[in-house]
Amino acid sequence: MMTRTALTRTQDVGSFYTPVTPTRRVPDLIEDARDGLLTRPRSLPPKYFYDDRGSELFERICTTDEYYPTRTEDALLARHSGNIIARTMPDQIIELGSGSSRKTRRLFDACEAAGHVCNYSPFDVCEAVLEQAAIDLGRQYRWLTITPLLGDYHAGLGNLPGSKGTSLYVFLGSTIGNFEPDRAESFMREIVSCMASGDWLLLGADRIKDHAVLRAAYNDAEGITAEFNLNVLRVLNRELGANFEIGNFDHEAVFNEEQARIEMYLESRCDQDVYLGALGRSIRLQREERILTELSHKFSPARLQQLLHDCGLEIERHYEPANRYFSLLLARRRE
Ligand code: AVJ
Repeated sequence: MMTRTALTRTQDVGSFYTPVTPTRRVPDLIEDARDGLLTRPRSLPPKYFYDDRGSELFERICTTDEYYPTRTEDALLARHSGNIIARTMPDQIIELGSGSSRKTRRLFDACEAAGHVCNYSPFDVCEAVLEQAAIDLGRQYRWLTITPLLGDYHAGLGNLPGSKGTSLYVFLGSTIGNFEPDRAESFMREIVSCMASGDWLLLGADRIKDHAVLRAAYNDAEGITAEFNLNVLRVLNRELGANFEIGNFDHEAVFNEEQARIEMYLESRCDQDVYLGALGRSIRLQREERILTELSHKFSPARLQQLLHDCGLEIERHYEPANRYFSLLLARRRE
């Protein structure tokens, strides 16, 4: 039995959350570093940004003037949550990569306004963030049954606990843009395979727009995005016993028009050797050589429609602001 308040511990697992085990092996940092750093072009998966400091920096990025996605999506949710809840009337809301769950509150506010009661399963890989979110939400929404799920949502979708009634899956923040296009599609298909017919998906996706606006969002004047990007080197120093000299790297974020994506890099400021302790090897980086740290794809409405259609979904509503900076798509699994 799941408990009604976040702080009451469940007997079976002895903790506030339900662990979700991956259905496939998830490579660890050592493997990812071996795959990404030992050969050219060099790259790292973006998930290593998010240690405690990185998560904090990401929260700060979201409040910069230049980084419009968070506030645009939040405004869309504030505006349309009533409509979304009225259409979906979910028995549970399952959020992939829930983080602080801040924007999701818009949906709970709408539930409250409609007198609709539901269960909420925030699914996140970071235990501390998950616990804090559960505590805060439990206090604010006493009626909300919270079932936190801890694990890697990329690999854990096949092991979600069973649920009754209608589910609304929520995947916000344009995190879908982090995937290469074919991976985005296979991930979406995995979400759809969790869905029963009649279940819903609410997807947030960033749009293609004026390039200067896009570039500025990843090059904020305060340099917080640069700090966020460089932070991954601290993670490597700590977790991999590496000796990256942070000051020897520059943050680079460019818009690749052909691929419709922001590419974020760490660029070496000089010829340098870096020792990767856990790999027992050094790598030589040339001046101006780059390590790709993140892809952030931007979408056209046509591309989003195609993606959802190809994954077996039917779009119910497409919410966008007047400036068309961001899309919120409400879709249902096709019969
Ligand atoms: C959370 C992955 C959607 O790609 O815009 C923000 C992360 N990186 N600034 C994005 C991010 C640099 C963000 N996502």
